[in-house]
Amino acid sequence: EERYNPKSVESTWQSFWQKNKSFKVCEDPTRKKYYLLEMFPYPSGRIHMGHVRNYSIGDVVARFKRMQGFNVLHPMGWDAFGMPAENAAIQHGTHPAKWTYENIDNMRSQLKKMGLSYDWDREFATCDVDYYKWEQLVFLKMFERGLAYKKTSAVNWCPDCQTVLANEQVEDGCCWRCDSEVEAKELDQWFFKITEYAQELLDWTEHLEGWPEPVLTMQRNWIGRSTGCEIEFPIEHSVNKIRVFTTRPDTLFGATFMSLAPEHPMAMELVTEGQRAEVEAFIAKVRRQDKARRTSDDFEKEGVFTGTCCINPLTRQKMPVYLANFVLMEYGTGAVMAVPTHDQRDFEFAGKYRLPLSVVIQPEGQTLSPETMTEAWTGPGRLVNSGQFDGLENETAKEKIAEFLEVEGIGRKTINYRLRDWGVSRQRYWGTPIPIIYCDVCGTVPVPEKDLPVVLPTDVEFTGEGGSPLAKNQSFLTVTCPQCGEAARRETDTFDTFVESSWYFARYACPDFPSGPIDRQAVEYWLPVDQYIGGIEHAVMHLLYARFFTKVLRDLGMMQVDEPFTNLLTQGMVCKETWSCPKHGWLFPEELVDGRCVKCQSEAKVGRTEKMSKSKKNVIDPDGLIDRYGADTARLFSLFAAPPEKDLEWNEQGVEGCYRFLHRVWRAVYDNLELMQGPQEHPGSEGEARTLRRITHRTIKKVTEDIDGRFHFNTAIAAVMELVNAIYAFEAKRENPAVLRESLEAVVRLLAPFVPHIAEELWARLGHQEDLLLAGWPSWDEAALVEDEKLIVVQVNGKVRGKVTVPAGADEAAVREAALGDPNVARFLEGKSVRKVVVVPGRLVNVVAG
Ligand code: ANZ
Ligand code: ZN
Repeated sequence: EERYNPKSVESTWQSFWQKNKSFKVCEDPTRKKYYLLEMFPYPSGRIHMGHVRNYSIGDVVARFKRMQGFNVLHPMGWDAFGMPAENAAIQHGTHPAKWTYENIDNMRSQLKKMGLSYDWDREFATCDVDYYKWEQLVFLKMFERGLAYKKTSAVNWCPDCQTVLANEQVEDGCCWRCDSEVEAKELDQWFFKITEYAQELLDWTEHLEGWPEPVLTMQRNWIGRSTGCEIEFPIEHSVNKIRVFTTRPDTLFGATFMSLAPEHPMAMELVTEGQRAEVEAFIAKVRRQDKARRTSDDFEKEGVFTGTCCINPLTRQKMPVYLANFVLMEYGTGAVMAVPTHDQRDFEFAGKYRLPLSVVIQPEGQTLSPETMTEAWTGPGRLVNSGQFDGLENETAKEKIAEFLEVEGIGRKTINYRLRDWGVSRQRYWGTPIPIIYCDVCGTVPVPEKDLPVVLPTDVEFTGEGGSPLAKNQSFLTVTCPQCGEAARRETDTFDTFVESSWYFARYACPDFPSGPIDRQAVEYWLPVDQYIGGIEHAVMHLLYARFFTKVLRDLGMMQVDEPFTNLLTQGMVCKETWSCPKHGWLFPEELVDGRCVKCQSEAKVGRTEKMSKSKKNVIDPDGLIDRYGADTARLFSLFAAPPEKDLEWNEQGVEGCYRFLHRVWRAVYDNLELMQGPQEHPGSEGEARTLRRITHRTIKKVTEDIDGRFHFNTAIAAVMELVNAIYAFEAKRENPAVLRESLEAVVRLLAPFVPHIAEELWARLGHQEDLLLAGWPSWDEAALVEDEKLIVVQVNGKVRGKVTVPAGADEAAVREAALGDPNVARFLEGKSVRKVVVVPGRLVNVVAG
């Protein structure tokens, strides 16, 4: 065929790859491996432009590395458990399994139409029993080691989704999915002891050089290590003490009252009869407030006096004990020694309840006093009103007071982490059942390994009334106790779906391994993932959980690596402008014709450019795009329009431009096929031929370096476009068919990772028997890169007046002579005397004359 027809080219090569299993890999110790992974998708039904972009980026690297000779593992699968499937069941009566697997079939064929180089033999969905049974096994091992445990705790409860949310799933006090206000609720929950790994997770952030710094910073902040002291405060008329955690022992002499979390276990025993009613009302009120909101800076600080005082161990002054909404039980000890002069929250609280202030840190050049302060002083200074510590710099005083407290037995240095244990229980059906049995006699009994898997039953009812359908399924629920044989019942909670995505990358190394979650040998060969690619929205949760699981699996003796992902690329979003009609609201691109709403003909208004989303209707369907232009154009556009880590703005002209470019490449090969059939002589080394060779090899070098570890795909593609221009401009092609061929073959090979179908097709048309993947990546010839001439710009008094070419190695005197000798320059110098000549080697000559 003479004309570029993406449809036929793409289907030809897609079936070729499928038939030949071109991307199937196995462990081969003689070859260097490269593991490339994109975050696997949730099977929502259809792929969107974000997927197209994510997987196009990954495919460039996978194909590039393969062409370079690496043994490349590039798998794909499905993060298939989760609430949307269940919601679909409630709304449309479709079983979650049916809904999920149908969506997977759909999306798989969509992905196949993109020509991605996956080893499809490794595909799995996390809702496959063969996957989650191994997750249940890992859980049992964790349970054995105390890394999985159960405790009652106040959880974030979304009244609409009827489920518990992880802290990370609460955004500004609202559910991340449905935006309803989150409530606190006490429930028995399963937890993973991620806190046991807090320090290791933190330490390793120093070694993840291939990760973007902002992601590492977010992880460090999430782990939130603080060094400080625990200090004990005696309670008046009691033998008990209140323990606080503080990062500021230097302010201890200024602690004038005490704030406890309303949930603090000592709260009720401190309350005096007279205060009881008020305190109970307060606790009930705070219980309804969401935690994230309670502690945010702009939330009103409120509290209540318990009626009891404790004693400041250094000043011996009485400190009234309050309950305060901004103190959380989950952090430190749930009690705060309040220093209103040096902590803003305490300052506001003290102002509201008229509590005493005592300045203990004086900043240099100022004299603070309680009467005139308008806000807390949180900066550095020297200690005052602090007994034997007066006069010390406060940083020194932190150390000295901490030592003193240790000697006196009142306190000790400690480290605190903001990181909490990971609550993994979900009261949901569509998830991995937690393999636990409750027996009235034996208590909490793990399901014996030999009884795994605990299969998720399919005969359940979806009422939408809340609560898990599993809890109403008698045949699932009733079981005999594996220890005593009496009637017992199963755990009905399922895992947070982040559990599945915490180890899938390891299972891809051994997807069919029948005797355990992990085939050590395979995993040792493939892991760690060399390059991981995904959205920045996973900077904390998913990436931290995956790191945690890696360390757990290592400590369970299942694998060896410390960290799962050597390099991480976080790609930007795909954005598009929004359009709206004054009557009909947001408009889909199809509902907009010539700037008017198709329903009512009103003039539509263009709105902000935002992340593509169904709610704003600013979405482009990848299927339509591929139908019209082909997958290669869709890929090229998403790679060319912006660097991967930046947001990409949709633009139709950009797509058209990519399409035209591919036509141009096609024609460049086609129009010259006959010419290149002749005898292939030695590459030209003179004149135009030499220049084209230089551009060709320069382009090979640039594209190689731009792709490798730098992901500068857009500039790499731009360089190939320039090379194509140079080929079109090459007039001496009849005399140099071998040079022409060399350049065209370079174009085809360099484009292969970006637009693999057209590249394979042209490669074949160029007469090659073996496919392009095996042909390998081109290398550049250093000798061809050498420039023999340079173009020098000549300025007279700062204005460009001429251009001269000089031999590449010319010395300053020769360059100067050539510049002054240029006829145009000479004309501008006429009648003037040359005062100074500045030569910038290889680039520019500036003549100062007057
Ligand atoms: C006295 C003090 C004086 C404090 C001062 C600060 C400034 P980071 O750095 O985040 O670890 N705190 C301790 N436990 C708390 C809880 N459960 N809820 C709310 N606040 C709590 O913060 C540590 C500081 O946060 C601690 O140091 C404590 O207040 C407060 F001029 O103690 B500080
Ligand atoms: Zn029992």
